[in-house]
Amino acid sequence: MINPCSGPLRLTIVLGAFIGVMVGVGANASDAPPVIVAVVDSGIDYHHEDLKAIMWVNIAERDGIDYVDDDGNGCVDDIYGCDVRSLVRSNLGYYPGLGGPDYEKDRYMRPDGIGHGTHVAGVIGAQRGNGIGIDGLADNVRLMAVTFINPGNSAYMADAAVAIRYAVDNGAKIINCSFGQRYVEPDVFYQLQDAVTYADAHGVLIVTAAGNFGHDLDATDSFFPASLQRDNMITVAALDAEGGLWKHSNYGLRSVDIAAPGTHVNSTVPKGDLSLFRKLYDPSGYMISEGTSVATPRVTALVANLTQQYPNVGHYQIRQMVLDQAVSNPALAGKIKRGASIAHIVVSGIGGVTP
Ligand SMILES: [Ca+2]
Ligand SMILES: [Ca+2]
Repeated sequence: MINPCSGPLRLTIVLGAFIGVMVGVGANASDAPPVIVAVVDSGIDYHHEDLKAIMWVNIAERDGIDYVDDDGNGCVDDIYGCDVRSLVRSNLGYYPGLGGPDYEKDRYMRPDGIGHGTHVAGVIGAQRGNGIGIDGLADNVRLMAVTFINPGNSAYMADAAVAIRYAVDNGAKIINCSFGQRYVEPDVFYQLQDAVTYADAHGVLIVTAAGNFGHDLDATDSFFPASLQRDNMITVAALDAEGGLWKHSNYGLRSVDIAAPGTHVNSTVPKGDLSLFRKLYDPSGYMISEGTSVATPRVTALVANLTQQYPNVGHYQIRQMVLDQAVSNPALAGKIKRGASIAHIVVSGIGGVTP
């Protein structure tokens, strides 16, 4: 999560939680094409054993020419997604793509510099039934990585707006935003809002984290993009292991739509050194974390499964179907809309199996 300061913004990682409860909607993949889900975050480790098969692949770039924007979408060599960080762009002179030579040859440009996006990605869609690692919650998705968070946990929220537009332009139907910032400059506010409106106009739902400060977003604080509260957004709080509101989760009767499990969530991370400060890396390639960042992709997965199952239903109706699946939870009364959570919704499948 991004916290308040201007310029490059310090992030606070917000991961977490385990499984067993909310699961897929049982679309069973069938012959329907996969739903493209964008993870706007710190990147995705597209080499990961449990993710590589479900990465979105831009064929024109995979089969194209290095350092050429083969499909003319504004990002060079974006095989698995794009890195829209403005600082990177200014150094290279173009937006580099994940999977392209910049990422394959430059050891400083890791597919995911902090592991946060990779963890989020695994919760949504880690390859199911392959006998390794974990099973993601979504049945049939392709994950698009859109990077805007720096390896040092800082980010520009204006880049998040660019990231959302890239995701929409390249076919994502759902965008996971497990990040936020408590204050944004007016110009950045409008850039973000315009990007969310752009997504809305293209029938794209955005699932956002409520944040991890334990604050009431109605009364004392804002958290963007969640606080934009648009019709194509779903804002997610985190539940603890007992089904109550996780102690650090933000909430808000008007601001927060739904809650999902957010503690002891096992998911994918880049294989790396445990000693790396504040990085979600682990030699095993898996790690348990907590927070609204991991509650959010659970809801994203549910949106993906419903989108798969009802391909001709509009995004507002899909959103309503998600909210209607929430069950009344007395522990959340007065805290989030309708006091409901999806903690106990199980339709089919199992998510987040420990490796
Ligand atoms: Ca391109
Ligand atoms: Ca290319």
